[in-house]
Amino acid sequence: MHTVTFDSANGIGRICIANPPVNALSHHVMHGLADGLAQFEADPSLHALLIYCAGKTFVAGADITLFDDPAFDASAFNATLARLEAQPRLVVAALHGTALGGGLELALACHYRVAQSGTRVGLPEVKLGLLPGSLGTQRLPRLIGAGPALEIMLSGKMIDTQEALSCALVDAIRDGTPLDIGMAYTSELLAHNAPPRRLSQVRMPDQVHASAIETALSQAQQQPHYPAKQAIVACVQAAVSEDFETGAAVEANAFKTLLNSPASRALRHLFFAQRVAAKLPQNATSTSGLAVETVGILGAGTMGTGIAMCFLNAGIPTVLVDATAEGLQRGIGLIESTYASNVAKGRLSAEQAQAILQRLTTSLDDTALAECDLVIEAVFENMALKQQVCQRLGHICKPSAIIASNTSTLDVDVLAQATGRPGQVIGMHFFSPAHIMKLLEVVRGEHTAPAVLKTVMDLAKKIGKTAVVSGVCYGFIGNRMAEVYMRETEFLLMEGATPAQIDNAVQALGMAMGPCRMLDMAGIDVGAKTVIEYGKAGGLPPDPSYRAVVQKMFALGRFGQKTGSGYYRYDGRTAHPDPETERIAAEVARAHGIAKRNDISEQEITERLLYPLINEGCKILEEGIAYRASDIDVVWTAGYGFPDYQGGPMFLAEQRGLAHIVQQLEHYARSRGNPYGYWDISPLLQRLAQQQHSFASHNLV
Ligand code: 3H9
Repeated sequence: MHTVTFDSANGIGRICIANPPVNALSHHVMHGLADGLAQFEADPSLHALLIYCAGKTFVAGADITLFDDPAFDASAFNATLARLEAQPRLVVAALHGTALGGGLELALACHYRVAQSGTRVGLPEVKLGLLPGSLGTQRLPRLIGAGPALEIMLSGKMIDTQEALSCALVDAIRDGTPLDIGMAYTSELLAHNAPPRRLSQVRMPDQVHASAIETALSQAQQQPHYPAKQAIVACVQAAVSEDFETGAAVEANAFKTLLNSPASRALRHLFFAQRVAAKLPQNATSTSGLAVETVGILGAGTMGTGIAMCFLNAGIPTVLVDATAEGLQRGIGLIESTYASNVAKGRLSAEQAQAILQRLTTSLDDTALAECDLVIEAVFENMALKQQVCQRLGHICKPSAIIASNTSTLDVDVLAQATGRPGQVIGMHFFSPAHIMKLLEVVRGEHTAPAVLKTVMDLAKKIGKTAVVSGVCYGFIGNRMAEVYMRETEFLLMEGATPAQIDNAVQALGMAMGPCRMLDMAGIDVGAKTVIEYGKAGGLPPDPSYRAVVQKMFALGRFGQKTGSGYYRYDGRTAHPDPETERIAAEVARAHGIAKRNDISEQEITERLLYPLINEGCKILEEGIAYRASDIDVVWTAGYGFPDYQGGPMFLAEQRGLAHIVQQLEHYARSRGNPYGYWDISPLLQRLAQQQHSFASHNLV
């Protein structure tokens, strides 16, 4: 089948693009468009040209995979757009689904745009570290003004048809198939002798836009890690102050530079990583999954209520159960106050909030969960308690129900056995606050049925989560890797680095928050109890200095922000360095014979925190816990504040070179000593480094 076809009817030439799944601009599509246009040009009997798409959407942008080719060049496509716009006969685009990036730029080169109701449009290139490279930076400001155009391009957000109509980005909204609405609208335009409109010929009064550009520039300058933002502003500046050709040249140069920038490579990697993470092994994809119409949550604490809101927001009736009236009331209060605050902030109307709350049922009686299709236990993180709860759920839930545990560390296989129906059990590790954080680790147990895995992954997409599958191990993907990160943080503290020195080093790399600030915020008590529990379960290394600082802080009642002191001293939420922390760390170090050093560099801090974490990621890969290295990148960027413009820890490792990571791990093994195997290098990492292979060569699915 041809990806682009040309035909005509009623005096109107028609180019149809059919390149599933999203009609991306591949080489075939771009050439096909040029060919279709040539056929139109060759037939003087036609009065107008209509461009529309088959399938679920208009063109959703350039085919992003093309950008990996260093020889990629948009100029031929841009010349096609110029030819389209220059036609003396009318050119109309009929939009449906999403018209994004190069797709919207194609539509902007047409003289008129009609959209099916429900269409969304946008220029999301900035999310890929790019700018609109097919004259979007030049045509959009000429159509809707510099301020609104900057907002669309700098946010990358999609706008709906009503908004697009009100700013004249589309000319009409109609119901019907893209072909039908396109033909009807083109016929109307012809009947009214509507003239061709060419955005490239619109002149922009410079001064009207000056303040919008100035504001956008100062905001973009505050985000130097996203160079596309400043480049977009520069292009819009050219659009308002230069002629179209000069602006086009500014855009073309900037696009080329950004295409090869590290930030764009990282963001493009994550675009595909997030989509690939949803791909399951054949035995799961071949099943049809189960219907989930009602969800039950057991435990109305912070996690349970956050999880309940995820489902309520997605329109799924939810039953919330707690063992005590006090706990349940507190949970209901949390949910109500969250929606009330969303209404107060204008994010929801009062009617919408009420409709959401009507989907919530609460009960003190756990048999209220009996008919739910999925029940998630979100009780306190304690093995004995969770086992007891799982056993009870195995008795009361209907036989087809999926039983999920929201554990963050515990063995899902043990919990699965407790239910008496391990095939129906899965882990769903939400991150706090659960209704806000995007990441969901879906933990497949040894016996989890493929249909259960598929159902939960599909549901994750429905509730807007970025889901990653993990096998069973302590802490799954994210927390297991975070453990080695915290281990080295504590050793550095004992060796004399200050919390601020450590936090600043990793924040300079782009981490949203350093480990000491993070633990102060999450609660040192929570962190210490996890270490202590893990010790009781026999999981800790036989090293008495292992995470000794956090345990000491816990013993001293320094729980972090909530008690006013932890690694830092707090004034409300403002952290101040606290000499007492250095004294405590020095005392713990002395007790364990760890010598103070004065030569800890920023490079050592970042390498000692990140390289063991990468090494642990490799162990997770070789054990088959994660399906692929890119899944690990998704976990860290979506759930742990790892900067997206670095692409995730595994992507960063490849950028720095796997051989370099191995060499530095060996260096620290020598300089720090390795009695407990902390610096043992993953055989997979060793092998890939030696063979100069990428992590992708080890994808399991
Ligand atoms: C651009 O246009 C530059 C121009 O200015 C200059 C040009 C010269 N390319 O997300 P989904 C795949 S930059 C290649 O799961 P949804 C995706 O990987 C581009 N592939 O579906 C997946 O593949 P698979 C600007 C793409 O319904 C499948 O399609 N445009 C592209 O949840 C389904 O995707 C964008 O940034 C692509 N452009 O969401 C838009 N897009 O089935 C990017 C998708 O193998 N795309 N795929 O896993 C999106 O935002 C969403 O995909 C969309 C659909 C909203 C369209």
